Amino acid sequence: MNTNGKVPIYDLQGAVSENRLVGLWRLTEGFRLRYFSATFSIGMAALMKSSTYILLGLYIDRLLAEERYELLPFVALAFVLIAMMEGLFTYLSGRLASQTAEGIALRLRNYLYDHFQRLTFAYHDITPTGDLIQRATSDVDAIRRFYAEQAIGFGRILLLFLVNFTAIMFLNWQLALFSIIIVPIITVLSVFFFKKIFAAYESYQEQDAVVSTVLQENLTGIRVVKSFARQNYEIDKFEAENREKYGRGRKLVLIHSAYWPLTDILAGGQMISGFLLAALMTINGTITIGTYVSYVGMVIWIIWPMRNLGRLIVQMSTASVSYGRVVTVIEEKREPLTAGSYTPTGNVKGEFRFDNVCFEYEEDDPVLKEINFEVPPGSVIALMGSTGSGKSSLVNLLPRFYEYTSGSLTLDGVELSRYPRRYLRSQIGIVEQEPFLFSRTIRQNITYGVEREVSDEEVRQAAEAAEIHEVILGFPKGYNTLVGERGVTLSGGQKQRVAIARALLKNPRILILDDATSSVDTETEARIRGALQRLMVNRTTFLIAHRVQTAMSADMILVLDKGRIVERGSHEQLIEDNGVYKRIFDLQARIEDELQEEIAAAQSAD
Ligand code: DUT
Ligand code: MG
Repeated sequence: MNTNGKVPIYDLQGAVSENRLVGLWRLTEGFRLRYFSATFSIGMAALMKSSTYILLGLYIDRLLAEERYELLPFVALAFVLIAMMEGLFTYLSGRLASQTAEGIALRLRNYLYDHFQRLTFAYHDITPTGDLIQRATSDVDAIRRFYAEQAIGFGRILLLFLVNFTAIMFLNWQLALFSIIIVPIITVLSVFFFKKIFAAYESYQEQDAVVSTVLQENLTGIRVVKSFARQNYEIDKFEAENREKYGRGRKLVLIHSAYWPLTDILAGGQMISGFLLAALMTINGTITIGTYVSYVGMVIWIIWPMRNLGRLIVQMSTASVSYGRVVTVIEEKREPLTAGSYTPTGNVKGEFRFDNVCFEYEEDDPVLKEINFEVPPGSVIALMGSTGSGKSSLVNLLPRFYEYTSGSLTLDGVELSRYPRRYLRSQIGIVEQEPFLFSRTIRQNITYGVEREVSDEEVRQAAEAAEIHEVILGFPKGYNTLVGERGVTLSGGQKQRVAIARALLKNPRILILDDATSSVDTETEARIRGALQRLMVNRTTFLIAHRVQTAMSADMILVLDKGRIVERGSHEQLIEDNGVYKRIFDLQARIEDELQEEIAAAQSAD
């Protein structure tokens, strides 16, 4: 259940069922009265239609044959009234049906969107975005169509059939029974095709999701595609997947196109043989001409529903495929945000203790091994190490993005796994390695992490500390400039600084800077470092860095290698130890020196 947003999210966990038809029925909860009213209206409209034919029969047999012309105005009025009623009921049913279908779809989409936000990091890591988009759009739409066009038709089919069949039974029961010979044939045929189409549509939707994913990934990575001039490769790849979708779609249509005419031929044969039989009976004098006319009018309305019942059964297959695809996601475990056996009060102090912490993304492939260290509250820990050594993985344990697999990790003396995730995340500010900005204004991006109203002054202070204020003022609309497609495009370093401002505004007790200044030039970095140094006071800070310059003032520096801490200590200690850190330090110092010399040489040459 949604607890934060303004719109209450209707809990659809209860709509999950092993049996897909039962599940589709459960989805209608809350709309059933409307659904039945729609069905009832459709039935009434059908009843009106039949009465037109009954009236027509009476008109011929009584009025015309018995020459009672004084009744003509009444009959005419009755025709008009019936037509009006039919129109009214048709309108009502359409209205109620669309309310039902759109309502169910709206609720389902809202639920899925809410659900996506609550799935685990691990789930999102392995699930293509395009696939989730497909399920929340195309599959929900197939379900919507089912309610709007098909399920609602079921009531119409049933009522039309019952009303007209009963009416024909009264006219002549032999004719009535003769007219429904095809029912068992159509039923068997429909069940057979249901299975065929189910399989074909399922494979079609799967491929459709693949195509969406390829498209979405391509657009997200369009820069990479262009810079490596891999357009042709990407186009070929898309063409192959798209062709596969075409093939599967064609197969689906072929099955449909075998089924449609088959039922049409059956229904047509049934109708013509009925007409013939009734004509013979009229000639024999078994039935009157009026009865014949009524029968011919009404028999269409029992054959039409029978044929459509078949189609309904077949089309139900697409809805149940989509239902299955949506439910698979609904059944995915959520990341509990508020659950936790420990109820913290106030803010944390920020004291961490790692005790033999191990972590793996996939079983038997450890990424962090026996991590041991202590972090006094308010201190700055720098993490260094080659790429892939596990720095990001280590800090991602702190907000419980992932769960450590063994060992003990405590915050203020309490095991981290006992904290509610939402609380932890409210205490931690993160500048991710690859910060993501929304296509909203700069101001909205900076204030993203705080739910309260924020004054312009506060936003400015955060931006100043992140050394981005001046840059923002240079944009056409300042803080109200849109980021992304419809606004300005920020450079990597600018993005990082906006992300730093976003984390700072949150004013968290714990700050994680994952290589936060990697895209910033040395000079700006030094200035940000100065600002951060002031802000790090009284906050426990994890600082992932590649530059010794960034790390050297930390209280403790940890050097990681292949998931293990290989060196630890202050800058001075590590220099003295003469290990990996010292080597990095020397290397970077030498590069700096060479740069300085080159610049000096270039300047003196001028
Ligand atoms: N890894 C995964 N799944 C993930 C993220 C990482 O299997 O979702 C692996 C890749 C790598 C190891 O974990 O072998 C450590 O990755 P991490 O991102 O922690 O490395 P890093 O130290 O942050 O590297 P970099 O400096 O490149 O950011
Ligand atoms: Mg990393």
